[in-house]
Amino acid sequence: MIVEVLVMSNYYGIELRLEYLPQTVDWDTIRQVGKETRAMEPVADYGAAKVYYLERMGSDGFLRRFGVARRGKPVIMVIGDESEEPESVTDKAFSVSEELFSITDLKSLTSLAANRKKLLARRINDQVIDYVRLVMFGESKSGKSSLFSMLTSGNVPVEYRPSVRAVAAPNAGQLQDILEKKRPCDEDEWYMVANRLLTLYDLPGSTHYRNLWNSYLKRADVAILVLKSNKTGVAQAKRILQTQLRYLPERVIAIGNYQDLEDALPPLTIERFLGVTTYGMVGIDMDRLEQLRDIVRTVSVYEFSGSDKTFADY
Ligand SMILES: Nc1nc2c(ncn2[C@@H]2O[C@H](COP(=O)(O)OP(=O)(O)OP(=O)(O)O)[C@@H](O)[C@H]2O)c(=O)[nH]1
Ligand SMILES: [Mg+2]
Repeated sequence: MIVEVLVMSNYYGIELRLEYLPQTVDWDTIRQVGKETRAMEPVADYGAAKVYYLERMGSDGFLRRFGVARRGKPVIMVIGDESEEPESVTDKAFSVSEELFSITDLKSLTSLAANRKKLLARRINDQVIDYVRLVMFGESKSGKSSLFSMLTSGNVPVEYRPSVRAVAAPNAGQLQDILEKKRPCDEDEWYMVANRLLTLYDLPGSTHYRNLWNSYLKRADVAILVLKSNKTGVAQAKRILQTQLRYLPERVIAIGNYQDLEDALPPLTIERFLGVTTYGMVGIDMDRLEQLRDIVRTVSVYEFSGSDKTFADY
């Protein structure tokens, strides 16, 4: 994952800093890395821009990978952790330098108008942020919209309204706001995990709209099958899995919802029957919100190695 992105002046003064995780590399090390690149061979030479790669230990005892791009005076640094491939930090450093060039023409950022600064942050964030697309599908009334609402707005709807279209969160407007932030990953923003942005889709379960499913499932990074945790629900879920099999991504999980039912089957029993990792949930119980967020964040980060989607694909 990417930890932070820095745009520095020729003298290593910070001109712009985008932070995805709390800082774990001190400023001396950052300046040292910048200086060392002067005497190094670039790993990639694009003519005007040259890209370098270095590694250092972070204060947390884990390796940090530095992709450094030099184009004219500014020094661009993309810092990743061990899970980020060296090519990824260097590629991203180059992309950031391209954005910087297209917006500032390599002039100092201090003279840049506020709206241009926002545009720059958005364009850089869009290069650095990886989107993880999570798609919820399953029988109608299994609780997809309840879970969606719990996750995205922190409350549950009082009455059942069958979904009639696919709904995404964050929506395009919210996404623009996120991309303009210098710290996209503030603590309260559950959908950001370092530079990963979780986008969630709630599909309608009614058979009238199931022809919608395959186009969303095909583009999903993680498919989340939501089901009622009773015998009927589990049997229906199995059939759904079978019929959607060819559209499903590699990563599929199930949420055994309605764990509050008296005859609810435990998640492990459902898991054995369906053959996919299953988590128990109650889609109307707000006390389970943190648990639900943990599930979604865990499957998005620890079992998923990232994708190259950008805002244009969103
Ligand atoms: N008892 C109980 N009720 C739930 C649970 N989850 C959701 N519900 C209720 O079940 C009903 C249907 O929930 P929705 O979330 O709208 O179901 P859905 O899967 O989106 O349905 P479609 O949009 O038709 O596909 C609502 O009345 C919810 O309040 C649960 O875990 N336990
Ligand atoms: Mg719904």
